[in-house]
Amino acid sequence: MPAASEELTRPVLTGRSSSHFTRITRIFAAELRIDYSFQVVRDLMSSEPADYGGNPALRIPVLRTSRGVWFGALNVCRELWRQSNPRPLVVWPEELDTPVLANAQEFVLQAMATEVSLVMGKLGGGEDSAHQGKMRQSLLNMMAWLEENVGAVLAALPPQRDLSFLEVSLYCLVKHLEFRSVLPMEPYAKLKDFCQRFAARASVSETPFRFDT
Ligand SMILES: N[C@@H](CCC(=O)N[C@@H](CS)C(=O)NCC(=O)O)C(=O)O
Repeated sequence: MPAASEELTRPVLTGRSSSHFTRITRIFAAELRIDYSFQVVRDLMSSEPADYGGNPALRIPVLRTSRGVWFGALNVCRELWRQSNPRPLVVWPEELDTPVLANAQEFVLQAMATEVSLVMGKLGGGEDSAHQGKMRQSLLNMMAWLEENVGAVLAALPPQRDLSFLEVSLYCLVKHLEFRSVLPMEPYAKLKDFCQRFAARASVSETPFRFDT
């Protein structure tokens, strides 16, 4: 746990540099120019909430601020945005009010969660179960949908936005599938093209995936 004085001076983000949900929040923090200290979770097999910044769900990311503790990437990003000044124009998930946008956000978050289950299942030695096979097929289906629809998604987002949770999470999903070698990326030319363009942001190059030592 961070020292009390540190809590008051700047937020503490608990996560891992190899985690896609954590990276969403780090990209937001960089875009919003919020300074924070980073607390690495060393053992993702721990069953102790204290090892996850106090999260009873045993998950990262977690943000501790002087206002309290925020669990989960979306909550963390919203609080970072509330603390930012000036506040850029961010498109949040509840504003995605057409099927293509709302479904894209659903599939990005579900694909991220499915990937976590596949990676954690592999770590736990359970990668051959029938359910793992179903999860992998589900992931392939969602990625095919995202590849087919990414052009329509980007065209439908408000053009005046500075940032959207959807684009940040989509970027983190695609690059993480590549980073963890969960899926070969060759079939996803349009998603790769989106990532290449999104990577022009400094917030992306400042937050690369890597395994914490
Ligand atoms: N709903 C959470 C999910 C976070 C999550 O699944 N994080 C992964 C790391 S990327 C994790 O903590 N995995 C640990 C586990 O599955 O045991 C969010 O949106 O932040």
